[in-house]
Amino acid sequence: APLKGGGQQHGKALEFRILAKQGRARASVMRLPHYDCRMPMFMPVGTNGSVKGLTPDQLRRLDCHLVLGNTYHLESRPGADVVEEFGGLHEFSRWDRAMLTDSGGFQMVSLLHLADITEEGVSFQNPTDGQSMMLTPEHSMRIQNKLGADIMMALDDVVSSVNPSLERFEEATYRTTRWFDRCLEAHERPHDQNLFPIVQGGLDYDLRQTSLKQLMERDARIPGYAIGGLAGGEDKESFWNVVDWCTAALPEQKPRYVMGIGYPVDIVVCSALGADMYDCVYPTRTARFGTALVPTGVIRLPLAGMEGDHRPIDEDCECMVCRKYTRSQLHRLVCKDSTGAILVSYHNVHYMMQLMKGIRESIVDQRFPEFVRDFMKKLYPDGA
Ligand code: PRF
Ligand code: ZN
Repeated sequence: APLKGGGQQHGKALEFRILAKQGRARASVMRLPHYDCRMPMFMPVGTNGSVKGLTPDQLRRLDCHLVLGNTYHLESRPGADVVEEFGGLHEFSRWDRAMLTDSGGFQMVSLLHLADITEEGVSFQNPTDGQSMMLTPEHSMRIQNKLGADIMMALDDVVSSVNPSLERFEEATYRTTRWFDRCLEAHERPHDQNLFPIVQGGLDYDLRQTSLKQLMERDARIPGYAIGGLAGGEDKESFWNVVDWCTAALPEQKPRYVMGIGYPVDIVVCSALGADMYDCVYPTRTARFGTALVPTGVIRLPLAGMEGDHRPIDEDCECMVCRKYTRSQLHRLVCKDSTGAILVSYHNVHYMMQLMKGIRESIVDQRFPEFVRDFMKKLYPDGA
């Protein structure tokens, strides 16, 4: 049976409303065709359309508003045509709240390390199955229009090599704008799908300003902006600087998405700098290795010391896992049974969603600085 929601009931594919501000931090609502997302928001990654280890029903109970999928993976298997036959990505994955798809190029370049980039697009041959794919801006849009997510990302030129030159960053910055123009031209569903461009420019101030200026010249056709090229192992200082430059320049009345960010401390800092959306595999991937997120940092459940520990992961956590399981039981499950991965994923997503709720509510109540102070004090009790 078709899921409720979908399509064009709001007339406009995105409405953004700021509910409260404190300093540069904002609490807001982003109305998308499938869901009203409250922000700042963390978006769990469901590479193939579903989040590993969690059912859509569990994600709803965890108060997740939006799940992220990947164009490259979905096109490789089962293919956008198959997803379209199901009625789109929402029907295919049985998730009726909001979805966002990344454009695919980043996954080919940064995760698979075997991509070839030209002005035409990004091409890639998968070494395990020999399948090759050429993603041009037009092709990425054709796939993403078939998938039908609420938000689609423009194809960007992601710089991958270990020691790239400023010239390479420069080329990638200008090319990302040219590719965005091609995405805009190819986009066939502006009435019910939003296309976000991605600010690039490496860690260089002038290049970031160039990217921001070029993209913002197209602001009338842009429902929201992403900040890319981060979370690639740069030092924290550079990372904060880039987010700071970008959020300072971007229009106040549009959502801002920092791509690939998932460490709780980074999310708190970026939210203080005025960012609204984040995604990362970290909370769910680390869960599958038995690492649980807690206010003091992480707990490694596979460690031998957990065997006789009869406390929950976090005494203050109200999630189903912390109410029902001890660390000792979880230690056994993460070592011997896939149930462990599921349970820790559940706790970690719960942790992220509660963190985001805490950020939002403290901004609304005008006590965000106190929230940040408490958060940092728990994480770094010695004031490091
Ligand atoms: N571009 C795209 N997806 C991304 C990133 C990016 O720069 C990042 C950050 N490196 C994560 N995901 N398209
Ligand atoms: Zn818990």
